[in-house]
Amino acid sequence: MKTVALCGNPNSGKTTIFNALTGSHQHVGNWPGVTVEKKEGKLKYNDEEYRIVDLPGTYSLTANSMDERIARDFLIKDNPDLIVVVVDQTNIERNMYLVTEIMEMQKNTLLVFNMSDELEKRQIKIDINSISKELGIPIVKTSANKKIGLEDLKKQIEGSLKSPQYPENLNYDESFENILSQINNIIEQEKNISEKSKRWVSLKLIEGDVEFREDISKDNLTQIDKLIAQLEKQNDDDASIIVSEKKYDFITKISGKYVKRKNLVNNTSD
Ligand code: BGO
Repeated sequence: MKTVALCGNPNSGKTTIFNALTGSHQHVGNWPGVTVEKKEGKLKYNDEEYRIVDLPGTYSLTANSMDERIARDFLIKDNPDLIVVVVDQTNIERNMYLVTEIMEMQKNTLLVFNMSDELEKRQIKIDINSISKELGIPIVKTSANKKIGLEDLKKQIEGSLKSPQYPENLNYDESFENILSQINNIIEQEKNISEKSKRWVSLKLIEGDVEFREDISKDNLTQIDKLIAQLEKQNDDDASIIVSEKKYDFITKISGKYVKRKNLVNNTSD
């Protein structure tokens, strides 16, 4: 049975969507070795059944918190057939950080832009089609608590499982991409790291993530650390801050082009 992982920030509406997809076909257990609740269910659609795994709500995918570690381990090691990321559109910039983290994994991904009903009240306009084109992945619009858009979501889950949609790479500036590709080339020699996750692991190493360091040979680590030091020198900043700033630059670019807030429009025309 194909597996779909459901991710999203806390309060994005993930539980509402999980319940709508799985109905009464769900069970609750624990993630292995920890007392964090694990919810799984089955989506039955067009005579097919799909396993839906609800991952803990997270803002990011660092190894610093238990919830984030559970979510990233599942995405990297269990390699679900599809990742569905729920986005609260009223907080789109904050929610997009997790999206950038998941895009970097280069896996079959689908976005759910939830809380559509709140947009009109708050006078926010979002050009979903253009965002979808720019990110290279489908986006389904929902108001989950009002059960709007859920049929479209089920249909798109079926479609994305049949024809996987992989996100575009986030293109950073040339000097950053240069160091990233050199680290990537070193990681290419590492057998313990799965092929598709290599760019993501390279980024995590730049961010100072210790979890993958033990999978990498000592000589390669020395070379990687030299490249990270070079990056920090070039930018005169800590590498983890450089990476998050690059991601926020990307988000600001997307939101500047495709998210319009009425009060901001008024302010600028004053
Ligand atoms: C309460 N639109 C709106 N307006 N609200 C939504 C939508 C949507 O599309 N989708 C979900 N919600 P979770 P996580 C609540 O519980 O699924 C609401 O953390 C309340 N509760 O109903 O739990 C949803 O799993 C009392 O709201 O999110 C829920 O991601 C008053 O968003 C909240 C008002 O959804 C979080 C709301 C006692």
